[in-house]
Amino acid sequence: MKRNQILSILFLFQISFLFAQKPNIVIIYADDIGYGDFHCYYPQNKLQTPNVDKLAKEGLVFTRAYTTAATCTPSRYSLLTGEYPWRKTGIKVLPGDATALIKSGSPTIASVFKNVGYETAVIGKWHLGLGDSLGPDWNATIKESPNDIGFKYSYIMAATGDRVPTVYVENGKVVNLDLKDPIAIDYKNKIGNEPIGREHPELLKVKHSHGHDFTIVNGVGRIGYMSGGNAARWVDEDMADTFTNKAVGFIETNKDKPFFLYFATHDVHVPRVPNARFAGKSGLGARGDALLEFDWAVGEILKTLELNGLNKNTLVILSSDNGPVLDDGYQDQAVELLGAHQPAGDLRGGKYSIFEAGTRVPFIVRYPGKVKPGVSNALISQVDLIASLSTLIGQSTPKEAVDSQNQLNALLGKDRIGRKDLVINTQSGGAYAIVEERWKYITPTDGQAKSRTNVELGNSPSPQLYDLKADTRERNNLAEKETEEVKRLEKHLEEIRNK
Ligand code: NG6
Ligand code: CA
Repeated sequence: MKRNQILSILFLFQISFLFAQKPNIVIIYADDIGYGDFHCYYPQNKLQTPNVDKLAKEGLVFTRAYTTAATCTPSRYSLLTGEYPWRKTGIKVLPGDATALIKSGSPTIASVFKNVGYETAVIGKWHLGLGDSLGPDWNATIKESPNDIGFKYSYIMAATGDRVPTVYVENGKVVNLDLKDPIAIDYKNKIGNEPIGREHPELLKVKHSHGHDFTIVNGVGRIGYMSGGNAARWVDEDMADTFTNKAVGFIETNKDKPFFLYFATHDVHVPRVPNARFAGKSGLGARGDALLEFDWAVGEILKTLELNGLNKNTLVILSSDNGPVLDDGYQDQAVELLGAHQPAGDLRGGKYSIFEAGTRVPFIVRYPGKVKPGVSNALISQVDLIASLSTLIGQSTPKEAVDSQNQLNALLGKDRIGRKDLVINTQSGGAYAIVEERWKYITPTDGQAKSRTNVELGNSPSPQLYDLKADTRERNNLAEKETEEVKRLEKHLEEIRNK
């Protein structure tokens, strides 16, 4: 071949690479949805989740995917940064007025995409703090927001539905802010003169069972005091619609550009106040109704991708931030009407727990034509998403993402082994666990055995070792019998922690 011919072939390659469609990414991140909550994961449960099941049928269903923690903030921190949450101090469930955990300019999964020209967005629950060292100023443009760490567009709630301020924040500004009615927030001292749940339970449409007895907004007692911002306050019943519409709008607007969407639903976190279309429909109380609402939201996203011809070029990942809980502070009949539904499937524990149900979550990957539908038992952690997705788009992983492993082949179903091990940690009692394909070792702690939410936390003053292959339910502690394994895992966990 002549030199000219070679050069023109090389040129063609370059051109086709330039014009090759970059894949879109949609991460649907549920709140407090358990390993067994979806029909596709635990068909013994009667509740139908047809949209999630459709995604599962067309995608790869992971049985061994983990969050890094059993609560929201630390799990989300890992997903976005690629770092285990316990490497830094202060990464725990945050109040609504917390300052930004991830500082301006820090690399995140979103900034990786933004840097190569993607449209990037977070829509839904944030819970990673806002504002500089002085905290967020709700009555001005908030200084540190998702827009400073890679999200070109953000439409979020600051923390959780049960924490003030009960307002949406779009690109750092409170939506419908009225400066004549400024917003003030206090987590310690009462402000304003609105009724609080502790003193006026007769005004509540959902009664609290523990906590959640401060300012009443929309008939629901919250954590924290709030005054002002009346025009900006959300209506819980419309929250899923609001977030879903924003997500659908973002996809439609950017259908001709590569995009990365982190869609973090509020469902099924408390307070569970689903829209009238779902209220009372599951027969399982508000938690089941919120599951139906979540499934509906998934359906809207899938429909939008399909209608815009984006199915084939979009990698969809669906997962949850931690395991399930029934009564998480409100009397919403999640316990009374549960019936035979098992939110964690066959796993032990739940939200807050070091047992499997705390961190082993549903995890589905759909990428038509690229990922063969089926089931994968590969061991993966959500902390791996930043390295794996960076690799997918030919980018290097940010060096700060120290715990993120490139598990792209596992995500795509080409590797059925995944990680050798992963670490999980809970705030409740501070236990750590190291998980391998077969073994799970849990460090001894003096934390409580049960949470006030009635979840077995897995804390014990003695070391615990479970054979997850033979004993998925973690019933048989082998620590005294398998002393060599305990020693090996203890040492290895120590090495990872000191890395
Ligand atoms: C707890 C809340 C609980 C929930 C949780 C955070 C009380 C009594 N309990 O402190 O309701 O908000 O924090 O959940 O206030 S998470 O999914 O965001 O981590
Ligand atoms: Ca959560």
